[in-house]
Amino acid sequence: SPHIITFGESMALFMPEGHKSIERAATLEQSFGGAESNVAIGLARLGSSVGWFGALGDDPFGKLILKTLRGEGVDISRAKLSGEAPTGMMFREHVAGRLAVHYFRKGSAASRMKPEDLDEDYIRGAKLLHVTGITCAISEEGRRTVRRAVDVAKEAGVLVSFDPNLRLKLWSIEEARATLLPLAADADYFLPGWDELKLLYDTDDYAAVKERLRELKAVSIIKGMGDATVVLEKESETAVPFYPADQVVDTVGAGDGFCAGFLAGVMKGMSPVEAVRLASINGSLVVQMRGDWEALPEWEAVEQRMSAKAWVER
Ligand code: KDG
Repeated sequence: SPHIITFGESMALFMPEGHKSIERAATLEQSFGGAESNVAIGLARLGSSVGWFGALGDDPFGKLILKTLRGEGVDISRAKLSGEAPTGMMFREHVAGRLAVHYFRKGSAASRMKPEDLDEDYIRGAKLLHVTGITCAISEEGRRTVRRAVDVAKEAGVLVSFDPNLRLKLWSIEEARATLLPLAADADYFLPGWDELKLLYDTDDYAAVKERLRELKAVSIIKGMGDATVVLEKESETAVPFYPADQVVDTVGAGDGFCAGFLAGVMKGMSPVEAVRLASINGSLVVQMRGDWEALPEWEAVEQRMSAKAWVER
């Protein structure tokens, strides 16, 4: 098995050029997205050994996604094209300067993924399993599949990393809490944003959230605490400032790029704080181009910036 395994729903992605709304646009640009495949591409570009699986429709979108992932060096040996349901679709646009997302993913091939579809030995053979809350939000079966995958990993001593990726378009905060908080408790690395934590724990009080996080076994990596990421371990708390981006074009995918950088660092034996430095550089490069994963850097570009020590820890 690859060292890192992740799975979830990847979708065809369409968006107007520039910052137009769909109603004003004559043409839409085509790409694809999906939090977990974004992470997988990011890891592969950093030279990590990574596999992604999921169900896609046996249609041009599913084929495009698999071909691209294969070309990026992601192991897709366990991914499937299903003749029974289509690849999900997602549209993005800017309306009055604000990003809007429209999903067409109900009944998609990925939403029908079941625990029985998992190749458990593939997971057992990895060093780390990465899951996100999106797979739990798309269907009851998705939720059970994530649960089973995490149980398999835990039993086999495979590390688990978890990004809640809260999507309130897909489920309610109550449903999300009931599923995501137990998963956070099972994770070795928990990667929420501060905005997500406020919703998940229903409080703006950082001290109260911190207390809850310290009850978890996980190292918590809290993104977006002001302009820093906080690394919260049992005995320590370290704020790592964001790596500055020269220009911000499209922030979607920044969290996934960050996550890829973090996991690549962990696999290279870095401490969580060092891995967050790498993650922050990786995330800052993603936002400088349109699309979720197109601008993810290769290892050389990140390494140069790491050694430049251009920014200082607080
Ligand atoms: O993190 C970026 C993802 O949100 C995007 O690629 C699409 O997976 C996606 C989703 O469900 O929102």
